Amino acid sequence: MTAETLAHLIKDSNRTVVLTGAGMSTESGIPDFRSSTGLWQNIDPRIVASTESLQKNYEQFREFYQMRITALVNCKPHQGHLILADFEKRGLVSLIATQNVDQLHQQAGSKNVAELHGNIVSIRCQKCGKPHGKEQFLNYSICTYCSGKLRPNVVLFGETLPTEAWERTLHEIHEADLVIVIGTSLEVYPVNQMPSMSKGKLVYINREQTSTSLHYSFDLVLEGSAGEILADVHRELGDFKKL
Ligand code: BV8
Repeated sequence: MTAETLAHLIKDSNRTVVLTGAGMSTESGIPDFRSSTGLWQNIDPRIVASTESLQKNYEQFREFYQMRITALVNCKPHQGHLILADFEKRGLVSLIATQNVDQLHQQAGSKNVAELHGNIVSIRCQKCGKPHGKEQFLNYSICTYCSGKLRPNVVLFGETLPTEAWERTLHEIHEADLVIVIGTSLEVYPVNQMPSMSKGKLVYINREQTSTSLHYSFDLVLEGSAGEILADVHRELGDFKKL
């Protein structure tokens, strides 16, 4: 069961959805959350990435996101992101649904991307909702309209997911012949419920099997780095396209 098998599944599928997580971006220099080198090893997500932290620990909350926004500037999409964008152009992928907030899929050229956990590059006022610039958040500004707290448009723990992205992904997953899950521990609800909502074939590409991922009945598991495995699949597909 190799990249060749996945290439065959992609050729046989008329509608393929890709669901990605933080493991899709580690080869671009962005740490994930729960692996041995993940952010949550040293930082408690409840203190920096929850509605509670926004209300009660704003300074720590802001510092955490300023650090990630600043670090993102030097990160570029890797071959895996570029290959998924190429697959979309060739009609082999109909949607990329991502838990990532780094917009590297869009930077790589993917057009149909659902940001299930929002993004870190756009800012709004927590109180009045008015959009603000990234620089204003980095410069410790408050809302210019209501003096409210500024925050990135990420989905914090305790917040509901963006309806449009959620419903578009649900629809596509229901219609999919093939769902490829890449670089996620599947530990975060409600996105971790999505793979089992599909009637299609289910594939998992991840560096390791996690306690949660072992509960899924994947048709194919490819353990390894997303970029390298996608490069193997890309080679196996040659110039195959579905347009
Ligand atoms: C909600 C944005 C309801 C911010 C994020 C108790 C039990 C069960 C559930 C809960 C509970 N208590 C609370 C909940 C619900 C909670 C939840 O699921 N908590 C978990 C942690 C227990 N969920 C929520 O709060 C959600 N909202 O439920 O709302 C509601 C309903 C009505 C009214 C109000 C509310 C909101 C969840 C979204 C939170 N925001 N991110 C930010 O980024 O700062 S979640 C965060 O985790 C990231 O977005 C991330 O994407 C997501 C999942 O993590 P992964 O992407 O999977 O990353 P992880 O590190 O875990 O795994 C990476 C994997 O890749 C590893 O296995 C690694 O080995 C592998 N890997 C690494 N490198 C590579 C690789 N694989 C291949 N190649 C590589 N190169």
